[in-house]
Amino acid sequence: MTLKHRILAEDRRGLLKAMLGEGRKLRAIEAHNPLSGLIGNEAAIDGPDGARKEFDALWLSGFTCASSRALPDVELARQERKLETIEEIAAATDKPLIADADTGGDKLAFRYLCTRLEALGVSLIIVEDKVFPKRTSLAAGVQHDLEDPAAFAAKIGTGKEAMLSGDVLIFARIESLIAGAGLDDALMRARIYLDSPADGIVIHSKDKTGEEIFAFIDAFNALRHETGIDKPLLCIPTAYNFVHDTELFERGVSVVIHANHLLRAAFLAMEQACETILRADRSREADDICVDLPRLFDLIGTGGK
Ligand code: SPV
Ligand code: MG
Repeated sequence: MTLKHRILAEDRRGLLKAMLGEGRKLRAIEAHNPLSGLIGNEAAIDGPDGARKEFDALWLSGFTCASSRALPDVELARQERKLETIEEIAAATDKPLIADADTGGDKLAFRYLCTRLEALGVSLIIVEDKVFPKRTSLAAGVQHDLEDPAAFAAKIGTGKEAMLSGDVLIFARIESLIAGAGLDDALMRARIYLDSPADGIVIHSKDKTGEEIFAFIDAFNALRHETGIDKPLLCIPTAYNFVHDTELFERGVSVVIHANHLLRAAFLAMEQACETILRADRSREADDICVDLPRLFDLIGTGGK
């Protein structure tokens, strides 16, 4: 384990709440194991204005954690196993963590999950309003069953009550657009979740034109105005990825999650390395597409001293 990024759970948990409290707009990148977490944690560029640009948080994706085990994203991995992965990622990184709770199971299971995530230093838990065991959101031709919104809001309340620190946020993820239930259903749920213990709202859409998400964001902004309740909105623009994060921020989104890109990038790179070695009948030609060992040692630490 690298000792580069050490942070106590109690110092980490409240980071995201504080950032959102300052009105910051946040970008998160997916992690599915400690190495991907470390790469996302370290990634930085010089932005156009000369300022350093990096991700603000890590998304502990259910989909990529399942995919990295060659499992479908249908809540198959045992909760304890998922927690082990999160614990390992937490130990290798120091950015705020956003945990994908999937449906969270029933009230009791969700309560336990929240307390365990809190102990690991997670800042934000996202739970989706589908019936356990959920089906992955972006696959074509999948049937999604939505949870009763009042029962779902109550489940979030029990999660909030079970945690001790007051630092951890829970966002309610609306899956109406994914399930084909339409904008009205999504807004009906948004109204209920705004007036619930949820700290924020997540809206997911697989419409590649972006029209569906823009319609929701506009209507959500109107709902914020009408109710006087302003909770942060988070979105996951995998399908409508032609839209820049900055545009989403300007439209009223507070957090953008790039949900699966490190796993998908690794997939293609690994495939390319395999094919290159087979073609060349040796590995030298693959050097150009492989990180060199000193850099890897440097990132992780060699454990030599
Ligand atoms: C995940 O990354 O696990 C998500 C986002 O929940 S999605 O796969 O698009 O549903
Ligand atoms: Mg997920």
